Amino acid sequence: MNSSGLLTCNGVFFANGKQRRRDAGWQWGIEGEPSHQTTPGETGWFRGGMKLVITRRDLVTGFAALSAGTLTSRAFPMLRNSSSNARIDSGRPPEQYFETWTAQKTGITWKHDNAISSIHYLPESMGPGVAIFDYDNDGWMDLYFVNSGPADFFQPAKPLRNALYHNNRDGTFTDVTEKAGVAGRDFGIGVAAADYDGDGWTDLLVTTYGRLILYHNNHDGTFTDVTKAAGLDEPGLFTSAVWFDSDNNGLLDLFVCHFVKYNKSLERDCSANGVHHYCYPKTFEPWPSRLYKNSGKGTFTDISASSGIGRYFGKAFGVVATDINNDGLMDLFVANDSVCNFLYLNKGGGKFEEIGFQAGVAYSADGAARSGMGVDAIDYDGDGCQDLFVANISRERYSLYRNSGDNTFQDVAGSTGIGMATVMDSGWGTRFVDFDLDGRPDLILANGHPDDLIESITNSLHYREPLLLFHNNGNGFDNVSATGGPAFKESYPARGLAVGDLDNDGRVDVVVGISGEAPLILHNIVRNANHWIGLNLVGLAVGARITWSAGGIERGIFKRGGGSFLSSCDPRDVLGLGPAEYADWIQVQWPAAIRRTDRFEHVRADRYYSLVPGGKLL
Ligand SMILES: [Ca+2]
Ligand SMILES: [Ca+2]
Ligand SMILES: [Ca+2]
Ligand SMILES: [Ca+2]
Repeated sequence: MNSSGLLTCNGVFFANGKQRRRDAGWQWGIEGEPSHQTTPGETGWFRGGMKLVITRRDLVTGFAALSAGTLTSRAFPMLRNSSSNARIDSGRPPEQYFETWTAQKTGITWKHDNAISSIHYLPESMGPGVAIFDYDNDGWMDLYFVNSGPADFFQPAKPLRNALYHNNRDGTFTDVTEKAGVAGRDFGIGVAAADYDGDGWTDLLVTTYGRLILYHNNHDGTFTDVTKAAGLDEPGLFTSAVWFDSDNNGLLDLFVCHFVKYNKSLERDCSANGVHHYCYPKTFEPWPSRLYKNSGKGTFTDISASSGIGRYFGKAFGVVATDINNDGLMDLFVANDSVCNFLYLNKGGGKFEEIGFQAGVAYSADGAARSGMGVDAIDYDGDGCQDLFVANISRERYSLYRNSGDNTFQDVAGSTGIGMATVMDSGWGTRFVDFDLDGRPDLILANGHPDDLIESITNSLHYREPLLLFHNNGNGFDNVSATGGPAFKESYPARGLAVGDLDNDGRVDVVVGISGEAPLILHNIVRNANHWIGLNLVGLAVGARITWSAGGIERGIFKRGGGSFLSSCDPRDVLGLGPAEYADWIQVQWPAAIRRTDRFEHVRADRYYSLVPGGKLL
């Protein structure tokens, strides 16, 4: 591997901040070395082409595994950097991943109220979302929880509110909601945190049944509701949202998922034996989601129509912004419930083309629309192409869509073991993150059936479901839920999920929103010999590509926007180094609008660094 750049699976070479597309796609090899042509559609280990060096040992190991019928060969067909994944592993999966931080320990007394009624109005079953973000710029991640509230179908007996908790740096948190002015008091559902106006302070977008709320951060521990002035005062049933730069002008635009057309009068009667259940969303009309363009002056313009996004009527629950074809433009993947998923390919100039069907991510393999809820995007197999994930409802299996490098995807959930493990579950919050710092992204899932009465009509499904944890071993995913910790032995009506490092020890922790209950805080207690580097990219970071080498092994993270369900994650990245005590080098290719790549040699491990474009690691 040439250390000055990466050749990705669809033939884009990243080097020194420049991006060049190869004349012929489907090549593997590196600059200055003979390259080897493969053909689109070729099966086996080389399907999709590949970056980097493939050694004789790789070939022997690979074909041996294939001939032995290793189930994971479809999911991980790419042989990677100098076979180092197979040769150097940083040990067995941890004995325990997480301990539970109880409310007694954290001081987090806030609980979600799901407004559950005998009628079973649709929005009751959705929330809550959670956010992990640093509102006061002290370098410690604070927490935000979204609550339900008054609506046309619900008048709470006592006032309900969202909650902002300040991180006291010792595992305890202080409720600062009232001072901060972010109580909400609407029928809140989700949250997306980002510094939309680039003043260095993170702002909050809250989605509700009713409206959007944009809280601008005033830099002094308080926020101002600027929704109306910003031009975001629109009615709807909003779920997840994502901040990303849709047109590479350096400003964060906003995509908001809209679920079905809904108000109390549109609620259906979905009774069984005279008892009201939550209706399957098929019984409601679809509705378009919204895209708002940031003017840079604190206001937004609704470009749903001109972008093409408003043409598509869906039932949007989850969204992630990523770059599926490595062209430097951020694409959007939207999980829809009971109708096909949407993949919006960014054509530049504020235009999107919906290619979900052609790309193979709209339906299941046998052509059925599934109930997509949570989503994520990551290059789980390290071939340079961003893969997609959807958590679906029970009896559908979740989807792991491996990117073939030509704007098409293959659902490989079955061959990874994720399909079998999720067949009876209903999934919401989901995130790929490297929990054990071996350099490969693992996967956590928050589950729970939407219908609290499901057990009265079937013996095989449950309202409360366990969390799931998968360890990425470089050749497949191992279900390591049994060693996840005490919380993995319980069951929850879990919904939103965010990951973040709450105690700045480099081990990424998890916060789960539980319907009608207190949130679940999972503290990562993985103890192994692996090292890490935390990276806080300051300013416009969504769309950045971070690559690094440790112990001669190259890894990469593409900074996606959004993902999971109704929730917002710690914006920092933790680079897992495995047993290496320093990074040989780290390279940050900033988003296209910044046109810059920064590179650092021999970076000391086990601490966080901040980086501005063109700056030093501080
Ligand atoms: Ca803080
Ligand atoms: Ca701001
Ligand atoms: Ca990939
Ligand atoms: Ca931690």
